[in-house]
Amino acid sequence: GLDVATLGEGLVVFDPAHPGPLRHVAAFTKRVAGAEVNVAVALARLGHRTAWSGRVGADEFGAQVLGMLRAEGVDVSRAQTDPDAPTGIYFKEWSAPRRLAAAFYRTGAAGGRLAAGDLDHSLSARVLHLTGIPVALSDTAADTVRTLADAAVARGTLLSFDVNMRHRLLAGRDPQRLLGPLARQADLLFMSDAEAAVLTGGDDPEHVRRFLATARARTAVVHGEHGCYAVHDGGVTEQDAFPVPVADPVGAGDAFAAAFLSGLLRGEPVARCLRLASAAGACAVSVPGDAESMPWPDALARLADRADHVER
Ligand code: KDG
Repeated sequence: GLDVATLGEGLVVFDPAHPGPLRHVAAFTKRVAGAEVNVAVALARLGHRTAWSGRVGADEFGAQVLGMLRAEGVDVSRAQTDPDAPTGIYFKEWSAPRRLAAAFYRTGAAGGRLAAGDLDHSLSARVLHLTGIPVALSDTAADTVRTLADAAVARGTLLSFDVNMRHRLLAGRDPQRLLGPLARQADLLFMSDAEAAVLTGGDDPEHVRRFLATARARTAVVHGEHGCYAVHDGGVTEQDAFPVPVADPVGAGDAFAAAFLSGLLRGEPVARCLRLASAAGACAVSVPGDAESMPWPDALARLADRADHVER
């Protein structure tokens, strides 16, 4: 059986060869993206049987997304190739100093055309990992996510939910109304400190604890630039961030969630899961790319266990 099943939008991202306005950039590196794709790649690299489902277009970019997932050992047997819509893409734009912008071309793309039945095998997995992105993408994608979440809860599959609030996709819709119910339904909740502020009214453990009192989850994990914490059975566990040079911040939250889930699947205590998650986030930001930057176990160990990092 599967350890983790997830579903979402797979994308291709174009990363400029140098900083500056995109009109002056001629060369890009083309890579694979999409929050749930990133999580699936990370979990597979960490040794878990993982499935990703979703829709890509019948085009070269869709082939790139599915090809990478297959090469990483992710089960894509239930992913769909949609003949009627293209694969979504996005462009990064780096401007000095320290500003990264993302321009998405995903309106009407295959990723948002998820429909019921697109992840029917998800429920035999130990964990179903969902995020807020498909909920904001389209009504059919949101319905699919809600149906799967309900079925997971009914069946006793552990439901993991990463809030992943994308304000541009939400386009003025109330994030509390759209994402709150799923956050309350999950067994395990991931959010950034900014998302915690929106969802729980504050980014501190006390607000999160009060939110959990109205939710099913026993555990909520909150990550920020300087560290993270888990509220678990009412107690709070903290973990400092591992300081690393940042090459590309995108994907940190996905590596974080995947490594936390990996620890949980191996029966590690929450403090250890948090340490692994924090190390994974640090690994992801120190390498360019979204899915490509997800860490392998040796990289996690170098940070989390201070394993010798000098090759001789
Ligand atoms: O979490 C990383 C994602 O944000 C990125 O890969 C692109 O899926 C994406 C999104 O919708 O922002």
